[in-house]
Amino acid sequence: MNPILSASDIPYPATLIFNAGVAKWQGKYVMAFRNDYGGKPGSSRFKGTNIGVAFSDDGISWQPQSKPWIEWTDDEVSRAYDPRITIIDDLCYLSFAIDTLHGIRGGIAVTHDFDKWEILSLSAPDNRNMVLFPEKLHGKFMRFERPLPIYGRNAPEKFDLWFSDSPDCYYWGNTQLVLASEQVPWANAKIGPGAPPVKTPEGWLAVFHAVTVDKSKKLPAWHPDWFKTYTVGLMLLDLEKPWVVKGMYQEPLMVPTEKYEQEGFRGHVLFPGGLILEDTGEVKIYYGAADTVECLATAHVDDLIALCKTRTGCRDKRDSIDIVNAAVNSSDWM
Ligand code: BMA
Repeated sequence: MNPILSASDIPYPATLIFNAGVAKWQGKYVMAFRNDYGGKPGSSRFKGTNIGVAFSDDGISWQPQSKPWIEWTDDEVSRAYDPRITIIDDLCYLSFAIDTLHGIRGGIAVTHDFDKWEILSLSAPDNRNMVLFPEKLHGKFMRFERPLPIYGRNAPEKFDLWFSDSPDCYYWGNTQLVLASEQVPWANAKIGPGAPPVKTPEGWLAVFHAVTVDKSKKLPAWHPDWFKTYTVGLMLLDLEKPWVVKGMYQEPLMVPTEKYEQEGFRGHVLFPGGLILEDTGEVKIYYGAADTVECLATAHVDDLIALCKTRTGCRDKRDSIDIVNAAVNSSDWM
């Protein structure tokens, strides 16, 4: 089955098709994907990046539109990329990153037709991996975000996963640390939000990416010196306080094992951007593989929730598990 979308499926210039957002909308599945184009396979230079759209009846076979949707370049912005899609009250929201002359910004936009789009907010730099929750809580939009604090964390890439909320999608506040990178036992560098989380009776089920750097092991890539492995982590968040982690699977849920995950522009990279809970209990996990193709994995929601109940080895943000547990009921678990 995998990859489910790659450059050869696209009817316009495309080299790398990856890091897509996926949602169910108006009886179909819709995907917004990143396309780095204008480079030959094997080269590490590209002419540009755009965001394309594809539709599907089953979430597996995809029909891309005849031309790309968004390509943002101007005096300030060099590209928009890594889109996620969230449906809230039947409206389609797109979150994305932009590279600008003055840093990386996270954006949120709304669209009615995957043609016109209206930008609602752009963060201050450096921030990216904005991901909207599919519901409001007490009238407020909720999002994950991932600032990039180079100076403040005293390390090159110790970036963490944050939450904030907003009454209108323009003004964001109530900023809370959700998961610190040092809480992820198998990773030694940055983490970041993956897909819009799905609601279950036990909590918000969410995937995230987690990075391990091993400078002694060069990984396959189209450019020299690639040492980072991106794996997929899994956690469950409190329904009323979605910045509180109730449980986290202590091992990576997904690691790069297949050829299309280990080899490409940047090998050993899994980057989840779409999570869909079907009525059958099946969860579809969409992820970019090796920064080159888009793939799909599936699991049962009950199994994923059970994995999050693993208690052993969990580290608190401040090295004491009691602090986080104090924020949730004693019947909850971390
Ligand atoms: C991140 C982003 C993603 C990319 C990943 C792995 O920092 O740039 O778009 O998939 O690196 O290269």
